[in-house]
Amino acid sequence: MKGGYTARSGWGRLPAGTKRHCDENVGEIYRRIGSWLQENGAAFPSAMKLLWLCTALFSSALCLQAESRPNVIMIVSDDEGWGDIGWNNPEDRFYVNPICSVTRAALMTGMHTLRTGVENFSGLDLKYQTLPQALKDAGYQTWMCGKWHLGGDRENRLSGPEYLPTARGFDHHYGLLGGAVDYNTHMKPRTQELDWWRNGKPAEEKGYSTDLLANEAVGLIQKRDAGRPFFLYLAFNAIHGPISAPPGLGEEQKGRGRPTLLQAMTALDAAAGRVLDELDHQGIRKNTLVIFFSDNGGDLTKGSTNLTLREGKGTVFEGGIRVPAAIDWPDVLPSGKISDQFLCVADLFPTILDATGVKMGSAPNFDGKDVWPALKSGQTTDHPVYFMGNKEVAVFHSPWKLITSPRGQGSSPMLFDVVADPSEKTDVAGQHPEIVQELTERRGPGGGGKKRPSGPPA
Ligand SMILES: [Ca+2]
Repeated sequence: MKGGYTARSGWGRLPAGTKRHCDENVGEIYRRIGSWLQENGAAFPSAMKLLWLCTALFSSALCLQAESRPNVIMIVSDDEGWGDIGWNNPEDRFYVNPICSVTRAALMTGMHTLRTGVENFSGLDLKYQTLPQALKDAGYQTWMCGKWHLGGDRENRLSGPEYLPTARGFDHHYGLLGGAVDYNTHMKPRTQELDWWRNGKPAEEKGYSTDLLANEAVGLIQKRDAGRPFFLYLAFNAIHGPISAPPGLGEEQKGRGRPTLLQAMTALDAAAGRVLDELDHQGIRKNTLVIFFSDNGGDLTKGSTNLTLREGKGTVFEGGIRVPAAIDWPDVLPSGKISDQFLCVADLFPTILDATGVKMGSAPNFDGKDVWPALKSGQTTDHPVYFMGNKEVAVFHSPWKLITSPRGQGSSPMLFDVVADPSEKTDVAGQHPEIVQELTERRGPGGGGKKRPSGPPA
């Protein structure tokens, strides 16, 4: 599919304490940080450069020893929309699901929603193998800081301790288990129950959630076993509602509109930047694959914007599922180039396995595709059709996107050429009935596609 995913050389991060307006300055900041990384790379010891050059060349072919594998950091923001940031490239195409748990389930399993059946407040069934467990089995230290939302919490149907992140492959978890939390009190907004935990035990701590999560992540990196690689899943609750600005910045506007949202997002950028700065301090920046994305489109009721995309969170229009994303691994991924590759969140599990050289004993039947070779080379690879959403389904086949209900009931399907018409202004279903039929058949009667319509593996 015509499109793109930017392999960036830097990230939108700021020195601690720096304030800026997210909409205006972030593009320039990315460019500056990218240049800075390039300059510092020149001072990297030549022996280490050689080691990691070898890693890049052979990682897809060899089963690497744990100590030589790269670290992986996955930073996920919550409800950050396409128009909320200033560094999107018009060609960037990274797709997620329209709501929180659904995207997180696809991230953890490499499978589409219609197979796992995960919705908000359900939880992730134990039958599924998870990304952190695969990396842990390969010798990784596995840490999670932030929002889980896949079970083990009272609000989930699957609420037992066996569904906690520490039972699903993470050595360590710090943060919230549910879908939303007050940034300062760490209480659930609806029930006023504490939702802040460290390894399954309540953590009564003071502080702004964004900062606390970054503090924990930095501490884990500092105290790591340097003889083994690590996987850090840093899932901020920012900028999900109820949105709060950092202490001292506009508490009187709590949860009210875009000014507060931008303050929270600036704090988010600074917190993520502190974690990445720690990689530099530890001298491990060039041995770390960093991936960033938002879990769904911006929530228009909270002050987000997805412009120029249509609608937002909760829908399978582009504003709900096409999100800001970036990937970075200095000297391995091409710097500052735009890959003409179409990606979705389910791709990340198999892609990370390839990038790290990890082989699973019994790999899941992924819906996602390993796109690591395409990202490294900058070439586009053929990609299977995607199935996004839960209430509605979006079926992609370049350049088309069909929107329909999971089992074909309800309103008439809609068809868009999302390459020529990214804002989805013109429904062309009536003009292309043969494409509507083709994509409907690809979706299959169960919604999971013809080849795998019968649900998850045992
Ligand atoms: Ca979300």
